[in-house]
Amino acid sequence: MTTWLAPLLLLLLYANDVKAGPTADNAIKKGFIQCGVNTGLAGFSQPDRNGEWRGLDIDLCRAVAAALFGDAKKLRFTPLTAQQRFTALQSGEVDILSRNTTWTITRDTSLGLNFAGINFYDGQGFMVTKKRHLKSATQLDGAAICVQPGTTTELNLADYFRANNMKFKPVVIEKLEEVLGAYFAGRCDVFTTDVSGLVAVRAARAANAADHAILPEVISKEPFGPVVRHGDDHWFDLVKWSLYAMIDGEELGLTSKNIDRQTKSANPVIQRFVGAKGEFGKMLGVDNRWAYNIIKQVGNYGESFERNLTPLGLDRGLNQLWNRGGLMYAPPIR
Ligand SMILES: N[C@@H](CCC(=O)N[C@@H](CS)C(=O)NCC(=O)O)C(=O)O
Repeated sequence: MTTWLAPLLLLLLYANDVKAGPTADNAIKKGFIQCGVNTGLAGFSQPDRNGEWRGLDIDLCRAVAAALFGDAKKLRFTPLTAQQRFTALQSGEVDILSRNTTWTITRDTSLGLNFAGINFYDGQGFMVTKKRHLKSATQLDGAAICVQPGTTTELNLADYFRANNMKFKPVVIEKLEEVLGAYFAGRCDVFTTDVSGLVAVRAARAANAADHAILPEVISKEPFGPVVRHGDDHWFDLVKWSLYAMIDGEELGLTSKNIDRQTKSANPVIQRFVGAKGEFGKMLGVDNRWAYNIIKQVGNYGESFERNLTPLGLDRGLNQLWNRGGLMYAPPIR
C-alpha cells in the first residue's frame, strides 16, 4: 500500500464510523448509565425527600444521559465513600465517577483514570466550634483533627502541619456520618475537608450551623471533575463535552427556559449548539441535538449551580464564567 493511502483510509474509517465507544454501547444495552456519586453531600449529591438524587455532580451525570439517550433520567446511582470510589470505577461497577473528586496527577495516571474536566474549583479548609475562639489555622498546633481516608484532604493536612512546624492528632474515619458524628460530639477539635464540603455539612448536618466557624486559610487547590477509565476515548469525549456544553450554554445565554425559542435563532453559534447546523452530535456518536437535550433537561452550568449550591450560601467565586471573573471556560463547539 502506498504510504499516503493508509492514513487516508484510517481517516475515512473514523469519519464514517464514529461511535460513542464500548462504555456507551454497554450503557445503551443496559438502558442506563451507572453513575458513582457521593453517599450524601448537600449541593453535590444527595437524595431529596422523594429519594431523587440532586446536586451539581448528579446534574453532570444527567447531562451525559441527556447527550447519550436524549433522556436525562436514564441513570442509576451508586453511592461511594472516598475510599471505595476509584475501585468502583476501575472495576467497571460504575461507568462514570461524579463525586467531588480532586484531579491529581496520581489519579490521572497510575490509577488508570481520566478526568474529563473541572466542574467545581475548590480548596481545603478547617471547621471548628465557635466556642474555641480560634481565628486562624496557625493556632491548631496539637489539635485532634477529623478527616476521611482516601482523600487528598488527608495528604494536604499532613503537608500543611509539617510545613508550619505544628503537630496534630489525626482521627481518621471512613464514613461521613461517623466522622461528622465524632466532630459534633467533640471527639475532635477540627473537621477538615474541601471548603464546599464544610459549607455543605455545616448547613445540612450541624444542629446549629451558627455554632461552627470555617477558618480563613485555604490550604490547597481542589479542582473537582468527572472521572472515567483509561481506554475508552469516545466515552471520555462524551463526558468531557457534556460538561463543556453546560458551560458553553451558560456563556451563550441558553437556559432550560429559553432553549426552545433559541432553536430558531439566526446566530450560527447557537445553530451549531442546538444541532440545527453541523454534525457535532454525530462526531460524538450521539444525536445532533445532544447539547440542546442537555440544556433543555438539565440546564446550563449556572442554572445547576444556582439550583444546588447557591441555597447553601456558596457564591460563584472561581466557578464564575471566565468572562465574568471566574475560571469556568469551555472550548468552542465547532
Ligand atoms: N476532594 C477530595 C475529598 C473528597 C471527599 O471524599 N470528601 C469527603 C468529605 S466532605 C466526602 O465527600 N465524604 C462523603 C462520603 O464519604 O460519602 C478528594 O477528592 O479526595
